[in-house]
Amino acid sequence: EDGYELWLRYHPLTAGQATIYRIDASQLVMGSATPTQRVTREELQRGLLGLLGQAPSLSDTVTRDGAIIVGTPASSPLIARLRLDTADLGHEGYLIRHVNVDGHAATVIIANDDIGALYGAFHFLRLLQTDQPIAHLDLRDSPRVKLRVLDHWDNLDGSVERGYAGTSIWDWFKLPDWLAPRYTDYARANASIGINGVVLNNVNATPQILTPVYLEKVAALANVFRPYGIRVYLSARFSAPIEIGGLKTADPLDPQVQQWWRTKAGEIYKLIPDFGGFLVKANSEGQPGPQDYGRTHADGANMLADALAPHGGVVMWRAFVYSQSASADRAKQAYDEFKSLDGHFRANVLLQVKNGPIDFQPREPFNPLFGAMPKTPLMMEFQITKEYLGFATHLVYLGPLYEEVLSADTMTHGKGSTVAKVIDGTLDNHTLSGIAGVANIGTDQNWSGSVFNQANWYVFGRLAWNPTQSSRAIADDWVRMTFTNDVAFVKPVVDMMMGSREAAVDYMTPLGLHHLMGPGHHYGPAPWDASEPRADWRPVYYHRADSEGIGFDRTRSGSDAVDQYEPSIAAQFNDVKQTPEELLLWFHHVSWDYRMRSGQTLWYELVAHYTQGVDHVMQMRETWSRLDGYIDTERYQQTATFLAIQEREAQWWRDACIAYFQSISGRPLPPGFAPPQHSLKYYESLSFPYVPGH
Ligand code: BDP
Repeated sequence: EDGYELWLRYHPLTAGQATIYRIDASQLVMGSATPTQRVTREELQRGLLGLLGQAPSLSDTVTRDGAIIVGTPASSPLIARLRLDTADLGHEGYLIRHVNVDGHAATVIIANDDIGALYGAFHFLRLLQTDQPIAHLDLRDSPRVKLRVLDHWDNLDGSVERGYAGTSIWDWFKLPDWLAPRYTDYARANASIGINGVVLNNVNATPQILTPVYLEKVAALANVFRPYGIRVYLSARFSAPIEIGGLKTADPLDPQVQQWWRTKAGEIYKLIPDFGGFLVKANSEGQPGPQDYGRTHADGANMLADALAPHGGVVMWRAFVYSQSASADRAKQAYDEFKSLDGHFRANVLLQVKNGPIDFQPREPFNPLFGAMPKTPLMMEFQITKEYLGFATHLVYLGPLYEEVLSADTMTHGKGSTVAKVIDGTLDNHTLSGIAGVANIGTDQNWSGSVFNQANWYVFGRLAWNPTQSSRAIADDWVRMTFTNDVAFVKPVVDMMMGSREAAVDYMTPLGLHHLMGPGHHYGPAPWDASEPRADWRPVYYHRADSEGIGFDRTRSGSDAVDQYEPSIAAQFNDVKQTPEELLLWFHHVSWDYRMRSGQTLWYELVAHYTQGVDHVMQMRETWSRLDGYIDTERYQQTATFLAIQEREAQWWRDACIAYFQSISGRPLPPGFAPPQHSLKYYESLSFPYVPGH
């Protein structure tokens, strides 16, 4: 098995389980009038055939026990007759229920719209895939977040920024004529976890994507995705009116520029009537934007929003901005830039905010913008591709990272004002809400560079649907669907996944350290590095280690980033004693001899955490080595090999960081810890010409 089937791996269940399920899956009663109904029917047939060894017979009416009835009250008189309450299901929700129809036991999967029924069908299949009882179902579900989007950082030349899974799956050369089957499988996978939007191209956008020849290709993809409830969005380059429109300016207040975007929007919607809208990275890392013309981010976003509004599109405007100035604390800049713009955006603008204030680090505090802009729908941006978490080969399950951020309490309306409630719109009563994940998908046969990276795509989608779910429960589903229901396998693997993120934090950037990765490519450790042209791209800027101590002082006596949080949280982060130790060096510069809660010094704890991270990876390897035989050799072997790489690289991270920090701290290695395997000079001399770059 090569992993291509993802979690939609409908392999035969055990004979005993299949026999039980067949009783409740004997007949399929559903329409096929619309494309979505047809793909729903195909998925159920394919899934049930695979899992149970026999597809249910198709029928227009219920003629036997064990029928599955799927549809909407509008499309099926049979369903309408059942008069089940669908009022709270909205457009995408569904209910699955055991009922009696004309004297026969049946299961209904009902929604208000076709797409809800498709989501319900995937949920029903998941129950079988994960060994759940289906005889007396009574459940209803609907998404809490409206826009659940994958952001592809795919370039038109086929490369993928921060992609570690091959090249782009969009084959622009063969589009629009050739629609690779992979596009359909991609749409199935996304729909199965509730993803309903995809941004096809990199936020560092080229304007060509907006030219007619590309728009036709985009429209072809949109046609493939539409039955699966997925809308297409594009990253728009702010200066496109100059580059492909022949205008002299891209000033958002210039009437010609405004007209250009209105015309462009009209052209797009003619080809793609359900086009989602634009994602924009402006005035960030060299990208053009409204500030080039002395205008604000709101001016820029609103101009695009006005062009899209007549067609129902939205603008997802990114808050990932920071300027060149070395004196400023990069962590403060998004807030400083955007907070005062709250209330100035059009109704169809969402502000897309990265989970933390820097950049997708193994651990960051939540971004202080969450909770700080009550009048603006804030969209979460997570990274699924592991730019800072070991690329393709490290086994790092991101569920706990996402969960930690979503459950963080902003306190802005008192206790319980979680980031999840900011994102789903309930905290400040927004109807528009969204969450985005930077995709980890490429042309690799297994889609994501490793089998375990598929879990990060999966957990992103599930949490986007309902950000209050537990990442452990989702990991459990994923392991069962991807591998096996055998608990002797499921339990240790879920445990392994759940501990993997903390292990990565430990062997890379423990205790609140951040951005110690190699310059540019972000592969491996380089805490010594000061070679980048910008101060805020250099590891030394972030850890600030000197002979006295280590850490970035963001308290009131330092950069005062703490005061961007709600006062009670600010007070906590401002106080070294109250700051959670996992964020200590994010907010404080402390002495190497600072006493930690354990009674040990900071220096000791730093070395201990680095060591613990490596030990954890060794344990993961050990766990995996005992699981040979539970799954196919191909996926087993790949994971075993990748874990060996991870162990080697965790050791490298630990040793390089300890060697470097020891050279600064001048402290002896605490007793009981092994010294680094090589000298600091050795680690500094390494180079990686083969590493995927930007
Ligand atoms: C950083 C990446 C860079 C992206 C940028 C962004 O290093 O490649 O372009 O973020 O999100 O994480 O715009």
